[in-house]
Amino acid sequence: MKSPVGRLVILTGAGISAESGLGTFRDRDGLWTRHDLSKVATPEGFAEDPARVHAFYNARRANARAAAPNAAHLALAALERRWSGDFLIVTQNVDDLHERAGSRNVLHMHGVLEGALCAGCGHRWPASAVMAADDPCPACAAPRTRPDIVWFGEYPYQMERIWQALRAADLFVAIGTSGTVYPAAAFAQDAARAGAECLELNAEASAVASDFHALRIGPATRLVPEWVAEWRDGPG
Ligand code: BJW
Repeated sequence: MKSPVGRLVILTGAGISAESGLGTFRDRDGLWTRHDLSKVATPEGFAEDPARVHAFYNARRANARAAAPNAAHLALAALERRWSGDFLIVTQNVDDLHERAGSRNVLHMHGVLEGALCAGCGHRWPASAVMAADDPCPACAAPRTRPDIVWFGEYPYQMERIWQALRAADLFVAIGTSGTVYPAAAFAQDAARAGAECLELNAEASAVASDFHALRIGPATRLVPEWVAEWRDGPG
């Protein structure tokens, strides 16, 4: 049994929410097999056809609202409650299943489905169930509403905080991510260089599996609770 102390950074990707019924991107039946990513996940695609992009995210928001956290999200929240030390989840996911499972320290580096962003003035506000580009911004009234999502070519959120945490980490764990989208795909290399032990939990080896010290293959709802159970009960 290991003691739940030290500085832990966990990176999650679409695979952790797959068993909650939310689609991944690059698996055989993933979102990018049914949608052209250049049309729905780039600023250029949004400029060309904002209604198509809103339809894509409105549908995903509805799916996320109907989904529930699974055993993997719940196990991470339970581990955080008894962890003494720094505990940070960096998620590429735009759903809120970590928060609904009870996790407290969560950074959404690719944005959130539940957020709206004014492409004019940068004001942010909670998303309505169905958003449209001509919804007026509550701050400046411009009809330039977009989802608060980080698209290809845009700078992910909270990068300074994330790199700081990776540099300080004792342990870095990536769960359910293909390791094909940067900068997240480089986090294991960043953390390992700074001295962290790196573990990958995934349904199949990621594109950057060789950057990790260890790899466990299986579904997140089995692997994550098993890994969490290896940590002795802490004070909390
Ligand atoms: C299970 C499971 C189960 C299934 N249990 N596991 C050329 C070279 C290098 C980089 C670039 C390049 N050209 C352009 C770039 C940069 C670009 C990039 O990386 N492109 C690549 C395609 C090459 N990146 C960007 O543009 C980013 N910004 C940027 O780089 O800014 C400049 C910068 C530079 C340096 C430092 C800092 C900044 C922005 C990226 C934005 C990504 N946006 C998306 C869509 C928006 C969000 C949304 O709509 O949800 O984010 S793309 C999509 O991919 C989404 C995801 O968050 C992201 C990662 O996907 P993820 O989570 O890994 O999902 P999958 O489907 O790929 O994998 C699922 C995994 O789960 C698989 O491994 C399965 O096996 C596993 N799995 N079931 C456990 N039950």
